[in-house]
Amino acid sequence: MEKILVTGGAGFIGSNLVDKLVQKDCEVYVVDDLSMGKRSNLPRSEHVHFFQRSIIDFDFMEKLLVREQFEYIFLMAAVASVADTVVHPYSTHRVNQDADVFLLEVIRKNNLKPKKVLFTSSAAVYGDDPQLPKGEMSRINPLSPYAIDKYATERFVINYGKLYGINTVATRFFNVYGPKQNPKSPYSGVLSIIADCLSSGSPFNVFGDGEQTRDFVYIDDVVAALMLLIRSENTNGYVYNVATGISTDLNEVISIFEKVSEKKLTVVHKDPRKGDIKYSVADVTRLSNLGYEAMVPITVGLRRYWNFL
Ligand code: UD2
Repeated sequence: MEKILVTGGAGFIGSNLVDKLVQKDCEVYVVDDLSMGKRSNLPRSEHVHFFQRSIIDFDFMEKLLVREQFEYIFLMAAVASVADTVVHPYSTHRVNQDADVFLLEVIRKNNLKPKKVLFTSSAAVYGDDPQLPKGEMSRINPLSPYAIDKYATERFVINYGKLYGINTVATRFFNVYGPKQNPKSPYSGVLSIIADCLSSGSPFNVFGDGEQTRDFVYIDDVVAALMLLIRSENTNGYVYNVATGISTDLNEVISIFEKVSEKKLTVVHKDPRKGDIKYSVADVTRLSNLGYEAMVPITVGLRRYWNFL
């Protein structure tokens, strides 16, 4: 049985990955402080070992890594709210960067030999550069502490790999949606907020004209991409966009969601959100070259998501 560490494994993306790993008969260790994740997101299984700890608990993390000698490590724990990182740039930096660099140090110093270390970064690293689609070689312009930490940590992960012979890879997620996404903050993914408003009948605020576009990728496609990236030898030292390559605007998404749910959303128009990016879509050629294809179009993904709820 392969032994796998998932930091942030009780969160939205992490816990969906844990589900898949358990299905694949892996022994999964989850470290999550439950600041955003939930214990109930995790499958009940004797193959899931849960530790309610922060990744900045350095002493704990070092002992865990040395003791367990993981074959695969997914670094997914982070303060995912851009707004929080603007309000608390230093304390979030400790989580979003220091803790991961420390883990790389633990691996290096103890000469650990994981088969792969995967770090999850974000499309936020591209910032507001208007050039589209965003390819991995597009201009980087991290604007928030969140994006700065994501970009810098990517570089640490990739270059630790090159300097010290550790197999590493990083992903840049675009707009991931699906079951277990927590809708409770205004900075949650927009689709989870819309789903919540549709269920409760509360009004939904559209920031701006609703013509902003995003590359929405369903969680199952994201998990499939993660599985492919850790299994593949030639991904070492590279960063991959994880997205569909298709852009959809917010108005269109609302109309699809209304059809799927057979409910009418009460829409209230507000001023555009400060710092928002108007258009976003990924170039997914690099991932496609590994044989990847996003399988879930937005119409299908929204239906699955709604059925789950
Ligand atoms: C995503 C990430 C963010 C950061 C950013 C980098 C999520 C949840 N957020 O932000 O962490 O990486 O990309 O570019 O993945 N909107 C509304 N009403 C609402 C909520 C949102 O109109 O109640 C709009 C929002 O103004 C934006 C669009 O919907 O234009 C998408 O918002 P989002 O927060 O889901 O995602 P995004 O791409 O802005």
